[in-house]
Amino acid sequence: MKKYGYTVIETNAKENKGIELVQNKIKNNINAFSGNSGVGKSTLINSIFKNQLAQEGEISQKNKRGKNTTTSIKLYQLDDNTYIADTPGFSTFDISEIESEELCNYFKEFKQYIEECEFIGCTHIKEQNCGIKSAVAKKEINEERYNRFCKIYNELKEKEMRKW
Ligand SMILES: Nc1nc2c(ncn2[C@@H]2O[C@H](COP(=O)(O)OP(=O)(O)OP(=O)(O)O)[C@@H](O)[C@H]2O)c(=O)[nH]1
Ligand SMILES: [Mg+2]
Ligand SMILES: [Zn+2]
Repeated sequence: MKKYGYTVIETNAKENKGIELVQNKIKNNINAFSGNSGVGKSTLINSIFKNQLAQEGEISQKNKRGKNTTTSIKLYQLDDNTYIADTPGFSTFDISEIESEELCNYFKEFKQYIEECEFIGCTHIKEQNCGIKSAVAKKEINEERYNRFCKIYNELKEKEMRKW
């Protein structure tokens, strides 16, 4: 993820690793922790506050997922200007708000290649002379990232078709 321009901080709340880096990053902001249920948002908040403020849940043995322990958004104040919102985790990553045509804009590293697509409104799925597909072929775009793009695109498209 780093090479796509995202800041990545590795943390381990149980071993107090990376906590200070997170603290520096969130300072003087109103921050929200979001992510799948069970990834450890509430636990991370507790370790930042060095206090058991937020309820921590378990991971289901059956499906290895969280149990939606946090059920409402709660705002915690760290200092005068720093707040953290704990939010309920999602069970699946729901992106149905995004339109299929817009999806490519959410893959940061695709951007520079879109100009090379022959067709305006290229879906980057089946078209010939697609800048993104040739970047994948040249290994300039990670193939797995592209495959995930196709998978999500098809899911969104299917959902859109059902609406009609
Ligand atoms: N080993 C280890 N376990 C962790 C860590 N962070 C969280 N856990 C465990 O993961 C489980 C879920 O943690 P939570 O903090 O409740 O997860 P959450 O993201 O707030 O989950 P929801 O509130 O359901 O969205 C708990 O059993 C935690 O003890 C960590 O850094 N290391
Ligand atoms: Mg939680
Ligand atoms: Zn294209």
